[in-house]
Amino acid sequence: MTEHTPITLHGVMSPNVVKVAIMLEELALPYVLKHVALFNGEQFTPEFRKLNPVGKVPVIEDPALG
Ligand SMILES: N[C@@H](CCC(=O)N[C@@H](CS)C(=O)NCC(=O)O)C(=O)O
Repeated sequence: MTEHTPITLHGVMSPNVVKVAIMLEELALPYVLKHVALFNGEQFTPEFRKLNPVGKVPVIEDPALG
């Protein structure tokens, strides 16, 4: 089996993010959770807006997709 870099799930412990984590668990896809400090406005930083211009979580980064 080929080893893949895990998916990164950017988010917090909110229902919108947890439902994506449940999907990843159900699909048995390896992932790491990266906390986004919403109350500090991290979702509006230029770095985060490169991931999601809307400035919201959840965001999935899948290295397999480039
Ligand atoms: N329908 C959207 C909703 C995303 C959403 O509202 N995310 C909230 C957290 S659950 C968020 O990022 N809030 C930060 C903000 O709006 O600044 C989705 O599920 O993708």
